[in-house]
Amino acid sequence: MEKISGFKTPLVSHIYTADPSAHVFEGKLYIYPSHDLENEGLDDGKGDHFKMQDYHVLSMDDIGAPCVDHGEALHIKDVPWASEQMWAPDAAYKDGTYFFYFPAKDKDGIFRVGVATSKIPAGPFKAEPNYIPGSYSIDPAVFVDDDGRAYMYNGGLWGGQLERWKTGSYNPNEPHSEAPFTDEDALGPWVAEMSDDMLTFKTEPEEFKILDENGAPLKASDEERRFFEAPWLHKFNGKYYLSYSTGNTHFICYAESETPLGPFTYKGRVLEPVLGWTNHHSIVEFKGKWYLFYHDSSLSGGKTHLRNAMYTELEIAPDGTITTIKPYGD
Ligand code: FUB
Repeated sequence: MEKISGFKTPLVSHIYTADPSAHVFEGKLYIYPSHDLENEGLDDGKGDHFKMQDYHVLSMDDIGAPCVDHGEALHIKDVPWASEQMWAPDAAYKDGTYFFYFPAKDKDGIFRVGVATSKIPAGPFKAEPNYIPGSYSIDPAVFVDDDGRAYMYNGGLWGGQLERWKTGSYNPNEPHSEAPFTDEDALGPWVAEMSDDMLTFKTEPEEFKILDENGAPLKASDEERRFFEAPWLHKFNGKYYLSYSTGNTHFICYAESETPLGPFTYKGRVLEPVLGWTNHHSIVEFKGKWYLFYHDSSLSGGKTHLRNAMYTELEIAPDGTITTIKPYGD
């Protein structure tokens, strides 16, 4: 593959950025990352050391071009319903408006997904007064299909609280734990179709399973393949690909479907583990080539909560198979 300057190096180094969601808007690459902050918090396995409070939007005119920081696009003080922890965001465009989707804890400490709008892709974005009704957990990814229908994929285990919604309502007593590594079916992310105004859901969020090669749901014990967090949806040659992080085993994996609503069947790995605990990415086509945006913690010397977004080219075969990226070579 051609070597391009800027590949596998931090997009920017004056701030820490993570969880990069990349989109092509107005002919440029726009990147919507988390903005990591220094803090003294401990890594307690619940993500409490990720105490982000605002978002910056980045853009590049072209591959290899300098990355521009457009400054603060949204701050938690301007989000009436949110209390803390602005985690991995995404953005979408429809009918002259840019929509910025972000998870944060509400005043009761429950992760919800909010939406904010702007007339330009760089923001600043104005938050809606309330979170999206029915939303819960973390890491929204919004995919707009060729027919104009849009879908939100969302969810994250442990600190992302997905287990606490197993019964359909929030159970604060569901223990946070690294278990169960059992033979139960793994919890999947949820998907909801967006309303035409992109501000609410047309359908209730519905959990879906990722299936193995025999059509059976992946098990919770299958830690190298089961969903943990960071869902992302891309479409390639008419098929739909859900990629996601396996969390404590640190892979980005992907699964294939004939429809945006599944069923999704496990297909392989996109990215091997990176420096740092989290692995979170997006996949985007730009000028006929495909790119993986991801992060590691190299800029901070390995601090898990201080990450830097990067990108590299992705090879996708005509049948949709992705060549696994080894972030540091063989
Ligand atoms: O950035 C905070 C959290 O870390 C994200 O929401 C997760 O996906 C993980 O990358």
